[in-house]
Amino acid sequence: MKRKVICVIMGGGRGTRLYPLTQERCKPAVPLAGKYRLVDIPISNCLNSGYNQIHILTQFNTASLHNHIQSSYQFDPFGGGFVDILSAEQTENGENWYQGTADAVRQNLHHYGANDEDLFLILSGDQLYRMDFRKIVEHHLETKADITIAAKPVLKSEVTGLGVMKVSDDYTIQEFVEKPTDPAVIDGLLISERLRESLSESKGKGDVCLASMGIYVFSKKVMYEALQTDQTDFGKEIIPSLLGKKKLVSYLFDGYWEDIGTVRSFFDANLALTDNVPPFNFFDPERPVYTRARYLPASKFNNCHLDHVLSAGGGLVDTGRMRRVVLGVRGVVRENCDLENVVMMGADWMESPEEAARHQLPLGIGRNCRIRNAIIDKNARIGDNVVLDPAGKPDNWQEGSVYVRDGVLIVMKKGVVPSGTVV
Ligand code: ADQ
Ligand code: ADP
Repeated sequence: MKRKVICVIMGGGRGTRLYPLTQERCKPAVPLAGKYRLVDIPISNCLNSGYNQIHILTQFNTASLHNHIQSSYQFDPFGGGFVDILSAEQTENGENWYQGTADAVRQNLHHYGANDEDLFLILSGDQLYRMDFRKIVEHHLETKADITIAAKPVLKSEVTGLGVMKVSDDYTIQEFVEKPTDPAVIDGLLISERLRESLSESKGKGDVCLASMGIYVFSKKVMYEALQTDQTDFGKEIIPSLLGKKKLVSYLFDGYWEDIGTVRSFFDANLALTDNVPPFNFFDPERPVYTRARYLPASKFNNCHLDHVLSAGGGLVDTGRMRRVVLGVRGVVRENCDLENVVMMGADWMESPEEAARHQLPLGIGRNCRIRNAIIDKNARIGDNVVLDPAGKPDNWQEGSVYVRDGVLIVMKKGVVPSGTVV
């Protein structure tokens, strides 16, 4: 029997943990690694797994997400593929804002066209990982599970903010606790010695738990049944409430997987890509990460000292020094700047001198600037002799277009930082 796998990407709630990167756009549209968007990761994983029916659930629709999806994901008419954006909408039956992950799926049930034998693959939109989803789907079918949850072995000290499950030796889920904080509860969820022996990577390490990656396979009937309740969240409500009633199975994943839903984790994951051997490989020829194909000139660097720099196309840098920098599309850095640990998202267009003259400052970074530990969002205009460094600033500190969060300084999208600013 041919089963359809309906992929649903949870595009984000209010996006507060990534604010101010989500001030003007929804989370899936946040730029990643110089030339991609967050949503390219789960979409590419789906496409590389052979699944091409993809729905993105997002709280609000933005021009940048639409532009991106429309210009990046076009399918031949015979393959039946699509990437659909389903934003919270006013309907006769509901409020217009998704109340949680399960509620978001529920409010769109009429869009999926699911048959009884179909499967739902529920994915998070803010994670960096590469997974062949065919394997978790096969596991789901082989074990005759109702729900399969992707599980990552993590040290007991790393479970903060994650759902944790206790499994039997055949990986059937016996207990599930969403974001446990009580050390006694966490101790009760440690995996057995026998399972630990079978995990090559965590052998010899400390106490290990199995964390939920927020990636679920649901059989269609079970999904519809679960959504007939008034529960709004998978991790907090639906999964724990189905324990003992349905067959819940874990699927072990031991590769690189990073939640990038906070400013700090997003910043660290971007900068980690400048490492000699990054934990996530964008260079995998077998399983590429797809994004919009742009017609950009090669980046140009004049007399620069570059140390671990990632450059997307269309960049222009004049006589400077850069250490651990992600230079996004059309990123312009003028003479004699010194950048260290900087994620610069670049610009949406290349500005002509005439256009630049109409603005207070041109797009990009001006002369003689010194910038540390910062994210420079798209289309920012930074003047000359600017010093930006988050050191010593409290969380949520803001002055004009400059914001500090999780120890990272952010120049907001379209932000203007006047010449001579010292932060
Ligand atoms: P969290 O990530 O904290 O934990 P949640 O806030 O429900 O859970 O987000 C899951 C995904 O859904 C994220 O991509 C988020 O952006 C998105 N999302 C949240 N609310 C949404 C809404 N109203 N509409 C659309 N999308 C929404 C979950 C699980 C844990 C697990 C971690 C792994 O609950 O058990 O350990 O993921 O990261
Ligand atoms: P990319 O995927 O290359 O980052 P986007 O489609 O997200 O590009 O962004 C391009 C956006 O920039 C479009 O919405 C376009 O209207 C806008 N844009 C292009 N040129 C200009 C300009 N000169 N001034 C303001 N906005 C512009």
